[in-house]
Amino acid sequence: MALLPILRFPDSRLKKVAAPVEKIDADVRALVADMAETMYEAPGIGLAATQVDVHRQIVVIDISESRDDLLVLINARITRKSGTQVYEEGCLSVPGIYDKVERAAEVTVDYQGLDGQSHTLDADGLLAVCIQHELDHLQGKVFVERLSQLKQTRIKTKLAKQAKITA
Ligand code: K1U
Ligand code: ZN
Repeated sequence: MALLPILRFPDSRLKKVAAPVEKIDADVRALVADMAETMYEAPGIGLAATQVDVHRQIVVIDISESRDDLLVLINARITRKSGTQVYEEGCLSVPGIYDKVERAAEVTVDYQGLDGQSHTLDADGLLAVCIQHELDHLQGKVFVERLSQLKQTRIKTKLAKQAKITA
């Protein structure tokens, strides 16, 4: 297994739209293992393939406190959304930035697991937030792009300053 470098906002590669996975083969299984290791090490509760510069529809999520309940979503589609909730989100591609985002309160997701089988999941609370955040990444959208233009400009300035300090 390997730790993968995570792209940082506003890297233009974060804007790419991910393609469906046609065959769940050994390469996909190896990528999922590397993504999970990268997410746990970061640490984070989710990671989309886009964030590690792989533009395929693959997401890993683990919102458990014990960090042993990995959810792998391949070719996921949200088929139902209801209600609204506001949650203060973070992102491994936007380190140190947290802000409130409004999203659906409940979602139903159709996806394939690592075994290639089709599944349907009903999610609410943090899991629903995380699924929507990660599926946004696969569409080339980072959570800060759901904030006002003023906030986005401030965030870009803050990240540019951080990058200078660490250079
Ligand atoms: O997609 C990502 O960059 C991962 C992101 C997922 C996420 C967090 C919060 C709301 C929506 C989506 C993160 O994991 S940021 C780090 C984080 O939230 C966290 C890290 C360790 C423990 C608990 C939370
Ligand atoms: Zn993110």
